[in-house]
Amino acid sequence: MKKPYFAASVLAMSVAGVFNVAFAADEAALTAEQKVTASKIYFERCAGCHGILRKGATGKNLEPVNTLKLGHARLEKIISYGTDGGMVNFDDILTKDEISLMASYIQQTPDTPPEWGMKDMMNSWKLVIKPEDRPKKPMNKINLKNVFSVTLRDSGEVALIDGDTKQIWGIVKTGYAVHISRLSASGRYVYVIGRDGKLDLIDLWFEKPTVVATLKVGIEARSVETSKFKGYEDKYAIAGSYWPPQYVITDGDTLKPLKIVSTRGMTVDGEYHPEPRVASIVATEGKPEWVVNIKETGMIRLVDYSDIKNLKETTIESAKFLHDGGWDSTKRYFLVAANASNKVAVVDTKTGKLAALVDTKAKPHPGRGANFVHPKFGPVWATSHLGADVITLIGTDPAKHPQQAWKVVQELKNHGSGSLFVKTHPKSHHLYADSPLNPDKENAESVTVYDIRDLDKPPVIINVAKMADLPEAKAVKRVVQAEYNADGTEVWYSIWAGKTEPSAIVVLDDKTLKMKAVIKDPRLITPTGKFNVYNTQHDIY
Ligand code: DHE
Repeated sequence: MKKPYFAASVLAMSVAGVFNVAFAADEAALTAEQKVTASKIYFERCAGCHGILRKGATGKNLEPVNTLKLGHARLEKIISYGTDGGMVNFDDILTKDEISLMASYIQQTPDTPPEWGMKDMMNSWKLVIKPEDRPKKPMNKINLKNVFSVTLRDSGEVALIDGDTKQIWGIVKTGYAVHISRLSASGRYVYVIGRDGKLDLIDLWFEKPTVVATLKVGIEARSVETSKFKGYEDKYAIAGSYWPPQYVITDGDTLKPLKIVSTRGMTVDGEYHPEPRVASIVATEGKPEWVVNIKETGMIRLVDYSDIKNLKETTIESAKFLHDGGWDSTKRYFLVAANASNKVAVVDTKTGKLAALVDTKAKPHPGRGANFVHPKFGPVWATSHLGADVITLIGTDPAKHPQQAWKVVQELKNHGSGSLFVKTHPKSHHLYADSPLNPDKENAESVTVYDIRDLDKPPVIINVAKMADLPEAKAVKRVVQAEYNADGTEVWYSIWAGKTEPSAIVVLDDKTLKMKAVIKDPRLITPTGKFNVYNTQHDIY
């Protein structure tokens, strides 16, 4: 498995079907068959960064107006060997013929996939077990708070792992290249979204984790969240799509689609964008509201779900290329990376306004970020970076530390760039940072751990992949995404190895930083994100 970050979705449905458009006669340089192959490769490898319509986001704009200027030979070179600007090399993934095909394909006008409206959603919706036929109380002895929903990326599954015994409790088939899991307010239901837009609702109250409903929310998707405000617990879910650019609100316990809202519109620069994809979504605790971050337009929508027939949205202008983010420790402010703009946007959910736009080093990528009290600067939120070897600390306490609020108060040195996730826990004095996309093997396999009580102390760098003691293999054993157990004493890291190679999860003792357990199982294929039920339910990070 290579270039994981850039490998976008393979559609569960046939790509030929999705791109079922008549090819214009003046674009007949490729045969229909070649075009179908190229569309599929584009969707799998390129769309995540460049967009379906190739308008560009994390990656460059690839419309003919630009690609024709570069020409076939130059495009082949870029696809083969990558660029300093962050484009990775594909010479070890695609054949020479495929590279040449892609160079031709991106010089042609992009195909527009079909829309996905209410009729399509209703046809895809399966209520496997009705709410009234589900258990009235948990039918298992598992400590559900400490279950981890683990993404098994390349097998299109999640593993539900019992955090107490470290045993796999169940494996559930989900959508393609499944992306994230989120919890219902009650902690009973896990919502899992696949890159192919398949949303699965898993009920943890059965003897084994059981899918009780599924819905295809779009053709490509990345995010899902639930209603968490008092009185709305487990009532609604919301899923954001990359294509079509829209979000859907569904019933929380059946996934029946209720309302679809398009995110097409003007960017913060006042230009129309046809593909503003839905990035992160979070539920506000103090209001019946979701914070929905629209990538290409840079608009943050606060969606009031108290009356979805008469839906109220507040649109906040921030910066383009919104991606991932998390709450500050008070859960009043939401901090979201506008990654290709090198900024973090801060939303004040109490006033419904932008609190700040903070300039940072290249491509901040926080996951949900990490909150702790800095010994000098008070409460801070941390993010690592894809494009820089630093951890940025931003002050988050305008009331008691106004000098530091929404300013970069410190940059800690990470062991490398290519970082995706930072993590800490309210009970811990450690801050963890990975760098799975670093080109250096040693860096990609290691994490940096800071002592947040004394940030002048040199951090500890741990090669977590070595601890797993896996057999030598071709693919780098990328160490990715820390997640704490429910009581905040253990840190779990995934070893993201090749699809056909053994992977593992390493459990560290948070106090001693020593290995506590290694979870190995042939069913653990390419584990990446891990979502502890309690921590995800309560947004603890
Ligand atoms: Fe993610 C979160 C999009 C590639 C693992 N990822 C997110 C979110 C978005 C996103 C919008 C925020 C969701 C939310 O909070 O509601 N991710 C994308 C992409 O567009 C991208 C760059 C390219 C693609 O083609 O998909 C991409 N992501 C990856 C990976 O390759 C990762 C590392 C491995 C994998 O399993 O696919 C990956 N993304 C994750 C994880 C989270 C995530 C683990 C959730 C972090 C958390 O702690 O909540």
